[in-house]
Amino acid sequence: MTTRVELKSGVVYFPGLLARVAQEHLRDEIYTAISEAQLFQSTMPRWGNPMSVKMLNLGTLGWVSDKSGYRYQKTHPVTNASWPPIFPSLLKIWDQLTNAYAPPEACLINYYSATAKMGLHQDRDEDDFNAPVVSLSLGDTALFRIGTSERAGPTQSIKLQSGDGLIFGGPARLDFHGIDRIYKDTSTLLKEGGRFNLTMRRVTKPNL
Ligand code: MD3
Ligand code: FE
Repeated sequence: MTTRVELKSGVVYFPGLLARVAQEHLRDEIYTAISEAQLFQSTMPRWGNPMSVKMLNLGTLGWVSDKSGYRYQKTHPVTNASWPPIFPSLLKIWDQLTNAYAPPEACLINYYSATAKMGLHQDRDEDDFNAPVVSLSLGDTALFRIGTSERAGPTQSIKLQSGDGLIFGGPARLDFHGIDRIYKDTSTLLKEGGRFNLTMRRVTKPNL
């Protein structure tokens, strides 16, 4: 039984989507991918200030950011290797939650230390805004904020706990959102603490 809560039109929240064992498996797969491919530090376009969140992508395309801007690319910005494949367990979750929309091309892994945050932003570097975005949280609880498609619009906040899932689609796909804070030591899943968030995305429009 999966609880499904529609937070607003286009945003569906699945508290406790992943049981503890499923979280442990996913965590171990993430650790393996990181040990083979390494997290990288993104920097903000233009000024090049480092972001507090560390990243890695899985899939045929990955999201990167540096002084020249945000984009999707086929290779790791530090090692120039192809990204590791998206785990089969993740593709299964995508199919379940999106009703098997064309498979995701990118899975962005964000790692938040206890002090990391992500400012309000829109995800608009994809060519396919019809595709939903699926998000999974692992580790310490985070305070997530979502607004509207206008930066100054009203926002609502929810706490995302380890194992929670979210799907964003349709009218919410261009909503501003961010992570205001991480609640330290609220989960025992990650030995070093902090939080992983995985977002699966479609980048290009699927060929019908
Ligand atoms: C709403 N990540 O990687 S996931 C991001 O928890 C990002 O790491 C946050 O925002 C995190 O871009 C939030 C939830 C999320 C992801 C994508 C969205 C919400 C979204 C795309 C459109 C609207
Ligand atoms: Fe985002």
